[in-house]
Amino acid sequence: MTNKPVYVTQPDLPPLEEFIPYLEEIWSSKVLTNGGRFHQELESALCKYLGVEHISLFTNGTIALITALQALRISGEVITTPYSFVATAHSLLWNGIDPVFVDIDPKTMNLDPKKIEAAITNKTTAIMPVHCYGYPCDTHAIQEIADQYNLKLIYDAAHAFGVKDQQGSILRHGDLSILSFHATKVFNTFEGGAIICPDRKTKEHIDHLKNFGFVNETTVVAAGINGKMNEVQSAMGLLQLKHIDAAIGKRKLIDGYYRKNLESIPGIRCMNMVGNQGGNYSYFPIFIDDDFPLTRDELYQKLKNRNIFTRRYFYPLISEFPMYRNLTSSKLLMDSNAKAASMKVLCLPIYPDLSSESQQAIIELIAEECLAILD
Ligand code: T4K
Repeated sequence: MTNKPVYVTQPDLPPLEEFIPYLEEIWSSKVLTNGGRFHQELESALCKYLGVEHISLFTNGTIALITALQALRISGEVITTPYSFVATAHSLLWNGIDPVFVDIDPKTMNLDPKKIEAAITNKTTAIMPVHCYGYPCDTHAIQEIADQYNLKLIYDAAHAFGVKDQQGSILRHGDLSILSFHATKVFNTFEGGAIICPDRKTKEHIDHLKNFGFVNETTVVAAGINGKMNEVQSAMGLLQLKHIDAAIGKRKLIDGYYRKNLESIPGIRCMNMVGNQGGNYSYFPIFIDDDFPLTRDELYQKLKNRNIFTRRYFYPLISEFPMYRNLTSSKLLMDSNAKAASMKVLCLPIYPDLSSESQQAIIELIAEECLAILD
C-alpha cells in the first residue's frame, strides 16, 4: 500500500472525455439552468432507474428537505432521529419546527417505531425518519403510526439511492422522500438532491416552490426558494447513471470482503440488512464493542496515523449539538441506543475505486489488535 491518504469515500467520476460533449452542448445552447433539457432528461431517467413515478431535482439534499417540509406545510413538532447528519434536524429548524428526537433500533440504526408513540403530542404534525446508511426503516410500522395519528411522513432518504425492499423502491414510502446527490454519495451530481413525489400535482407544486413560487412569467403562487438543479449538475447525473450499476457492483464486492474478514474478529460488529432488501453499499459502518482491545477512538486514531481517514458517522448525535441539546427529548437520550451507537461506530472507507491493497491494509490494521492479544 502506498502512503496516499485513504478517505472514507471518494466520488465516482466518469471518464472526463465522456463529460465533454455534455459541456459542449451547454456551451452551445447557453442554457445553464431553470429546467433545461438535461434537467428534464435526468428527472425522466431517474424515475425509470429508481422505479418511481415523479421526481423533482434540487440543488442539494438540504434544500430539498427544507422545501419538502414547506410543500406539506409542516409546523409544530416533528419526530425524528438523533442518529443522522445535522441537515436532517437543521431542515426543521429552518422551517421554525421543533424537532423531537426519538431513539433508534440498534439493529437498523433507524427510528424505533415502538418508541414513536410516546413522543407524539398535540403539536406533532409529522415524522421524519432517515434510512440511515441506506438500510431501510421499518416503513410498515411507521406508516401505521402516521395513519393512526394523522401525521405526515417525510423520509430523509439521502443515503438510500437505489435501495429496494421486497415490493420495490424504498423511496415510494411516506408522503415524500428526499435524496442527496452530494459528492460523497453513491450517485453524485457534485452537489444535488431530489424529492420523490407521489403524484403529478405534488410534483408541480414542488417544482413551483423550487423556482421562487413562479408558475409563469407573471404569477407567483407561493413564497418559494431557489432550489433548482443546474444543467451541469444534471448532465453529470445523466452520465453517472450510465455507470451506476458498475459502481454499486464494485461497492458490493468491497462490502462483502470487509464482512468476510471482519465479522469473526471479537469486538467488531458489522450491520446486516434485515430481510431480503437490495442495498446500495453506501457506507460500511462497524461497531467497536468492549471486548475489542482498542476503544473506537483509539482505532480511529490508529488508522488516521496510517493515513486512513475513517469517519464516526454519526458522532456526536444531532441532539448533542448546541442548538438541540437543551430540548427535553435530547436530554432523554443520555442512555439510549443512539448514544451507544454513536460512541461505537466507525465508518470504514468504501467507494468503487478503493484498491484491494488499501482494503487489505485496513483489515489487517484492525485484525492485528486481536492477534496481539492472543500472542
Ligand atoms: N440527510 C442526511 C441523512 C445526510 O447524510 C445528508 C448529507 C443530508 C441530509 C444533506 O444532503 P446534502 O445537502 O449534503 O446534499 C458529508 C457530506 O457533506 C454530506 O452530504 C453527507 N450527508 C454527510 C454524511 O457527509 P462531511 O462533512 O463528512 O464531508 P467531507 O467533506 O468531510 O467529506 C468526507 C470525505 O469524502 C472527505 O474526507 C474526502 C471525500 N470527498 C469529499 C468531498 C466533498 C471527496 O473525495 N471529494 C469531495 O468533493 O459531510
